[in-house]
Amino acid sequence: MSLEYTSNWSVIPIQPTQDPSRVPPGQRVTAGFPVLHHGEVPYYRDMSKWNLRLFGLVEEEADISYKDFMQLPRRQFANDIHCVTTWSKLDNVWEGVAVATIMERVKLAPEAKFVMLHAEHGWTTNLPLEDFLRETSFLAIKHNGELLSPEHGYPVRMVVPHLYFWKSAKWLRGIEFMASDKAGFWERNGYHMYGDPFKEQRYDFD
Ligand SMILES: Nc1nc2c(c(=O)[nH]1)N[C@H]1C(S)=C(S)[C@@H](COP(=O)(O)O)O[C@H]1N2
Ligand SMILES: [Mo]
Repeated sequence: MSLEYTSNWSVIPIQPTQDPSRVPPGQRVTAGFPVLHHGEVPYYRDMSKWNLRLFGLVEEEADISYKDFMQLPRRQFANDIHCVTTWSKLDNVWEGVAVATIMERVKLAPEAKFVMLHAEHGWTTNLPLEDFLRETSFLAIKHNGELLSPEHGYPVRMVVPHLYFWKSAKWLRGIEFMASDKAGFWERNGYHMYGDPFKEQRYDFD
């Protein structure tokens, strides 16, 4: 399997960087918002079939409907995002639901230490529970004032800004709590299990 396809973001003007410490090594700042993913963009006709499932090491599974999700309290989040393909986008403003709000719906088993994010079409990505639970991680609905476009993850995407952007699952449909780490889609195909951009944890080939 080849590495992910990168759209031609290099034609987007590179912005001068105000604060170099915000840009991890090997990254360049872009003013655009490149679209990257594996597979097809899902288009939804009927949101009554959409749900977000919280499952795995929980006392009781939770199933949040679209209507229910859209009524959850939201907040603004501001952050920088860093894609493993070397673009960074600074000063994003998002609207979304805090992870703590979602976690009110389940009681975690004490063995839960890792999370698998499940997206539409079976795409997955893994991360440690404590990274998922960080106050800066959230479930996004809007980016820079606009509802997420289908390409960027409508209706709900995960955002975990302190890890490379591939951990930010678009078209999120499930959150699975696990006792041990398991590789998600790109992690099975050579990406790093953790993905800290400031440590350049990009690929993990043998
Ligand atoms: N469901 C899903 N989410 C995904 C991906 C994907 O292939 N499927 N790709 C990831 C990768 S590799 C990146 S860099 C970001 C890109 O998000 P963007 O298209 O909004 O820039 O989404 C991440 N989330
Ligand atoms: Mo990516």
